[in-house]
Amino acid sequence: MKRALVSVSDKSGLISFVQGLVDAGYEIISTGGTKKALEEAGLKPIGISEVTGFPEILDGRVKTLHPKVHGGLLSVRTNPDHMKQIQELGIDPIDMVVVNLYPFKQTVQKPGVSHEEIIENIDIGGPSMLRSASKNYQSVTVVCDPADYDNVLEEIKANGDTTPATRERLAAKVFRTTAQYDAMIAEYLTKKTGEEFPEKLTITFDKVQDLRYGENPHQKAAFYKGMQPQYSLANAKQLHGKELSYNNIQDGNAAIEILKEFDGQHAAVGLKHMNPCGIGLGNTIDEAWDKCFEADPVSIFGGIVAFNDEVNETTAEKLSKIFLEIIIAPSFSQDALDILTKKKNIRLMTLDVTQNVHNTFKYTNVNDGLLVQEMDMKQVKKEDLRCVTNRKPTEEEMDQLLFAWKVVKHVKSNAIVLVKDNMTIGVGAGQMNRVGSAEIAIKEAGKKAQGSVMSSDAFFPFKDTVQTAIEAGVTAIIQPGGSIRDQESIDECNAHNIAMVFTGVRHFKH
Ligand code: 93A
Repeated sequence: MKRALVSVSDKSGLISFVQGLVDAGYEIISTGGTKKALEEAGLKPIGISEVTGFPEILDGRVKTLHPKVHGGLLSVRTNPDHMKQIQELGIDPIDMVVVNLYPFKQTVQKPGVSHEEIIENIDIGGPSMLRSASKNYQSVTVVCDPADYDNVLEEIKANGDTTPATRERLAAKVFRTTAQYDAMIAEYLTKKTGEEFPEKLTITFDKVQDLRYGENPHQKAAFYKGMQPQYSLANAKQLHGKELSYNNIQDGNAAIEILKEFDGQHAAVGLKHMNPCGIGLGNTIDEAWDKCFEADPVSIFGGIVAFNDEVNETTAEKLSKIFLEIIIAPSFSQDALDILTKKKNIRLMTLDVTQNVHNTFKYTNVNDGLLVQEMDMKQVKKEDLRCVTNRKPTEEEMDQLLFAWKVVKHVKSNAIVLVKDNMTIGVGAGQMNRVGSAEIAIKEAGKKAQGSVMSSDAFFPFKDTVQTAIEAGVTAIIQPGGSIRDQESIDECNAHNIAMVFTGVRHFKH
């Protein structure tokens, strides 16, 4: 008679699966809670203590950690010596293990949970059985995921046993599962110790979805989320439109990161290819959107828009007139939804960005490697600025400089941003020289450049950028400072009565 050991925390699908095994002639062994659940459904499993001849001890910490279990799982059926040994010791082979683990992740994520409760949810016996069974997958079927119950039963009904290919696939799944389980424990404990960059990095991600393709149609791709997806796009609710693409997810994420700078203000962010094309601040969300759009009515075509307040009818009406990939907002009014859902392809997502905190780390890949750094969370306040010119910025200029500084942090280097009236009017991104980025920003601003302020993500190596900006009508500049030729830029400003402040902080974004 075949024997299956069943010990599960997640009891979904359990009864019908075990009933199927019983119908196929299996004898069922199970642990405390699982046994109780099976008995309540009228099944008659054998208790684990009957098999081990030992009680479950230490509040269940030791239930299945016993040679009668692991000998039954690990003995190689084709090895006569193994079979002789287990027979002499009164160990019977176990043909199937059905185990899913203590809910460690769910416990960590429980609000107000204690460290003791988290530790108690580190499963030891479960992974041990899964690993033993998987090592011996030639002969043992190992089921760690209720999603596999149906398939396993079907094979048993059809062939009397699972196929070798299925057993191999299930064993591989076990090692992924236990590896991820251990990684979560490692991540939790490592964070607790405060050790930031350990020798070996263990981080764990769950698949959110397969993607149709990656950056381009010939690249396969999938989306994974980390341990705190409540703070990311993975937690956004999609109300309407096609599935998100790889590029959508990157761009949506970039837009959300920008919004986080403007907590407490009404803000609208328009974004294309990871760079903001327009950002507007306003007394209302409508005003913020008008400025965001006016900032660059050309580039917004096919872009992503993110808001930090509800999208209403007025703004929805305007949004519906342009082709957009995604709109992200904490909520949409019913009228707004009625208008926007008429457009088949637009993706509408809700995410409460005001609740967002920055994740601690940013991961970037290099070929077969990973770069890890803290997120750039540096914020600069008025008091941190040092005015280096004869003229100080006016209050209005100061406001706009601080706005421009928040934006430039999110623009790919070399980054230059021109701002006026709470609106970005020119964004120069990703050029290999700074003056090139300034020229792009100025060209885009056109006549609006007159009376605007400028931010630069890093210092000016030469005075050329400052000269170009002043010629275009920029009246105040914010930049980190620190170049050996700073004085040349300062002299240029003083000669034209321009105000310039140093932040002492730079915001490269590669
Ligand atoms: O506490 S344990 O680490 N020690 C064990 O010996 C053991 N055996 C099974 N955890 C153990 N399990 C786990 O208990 C299983 O992985 C499963 O998640 C859970 C099922 O317990 P019950 O049947 O009492 O609900």
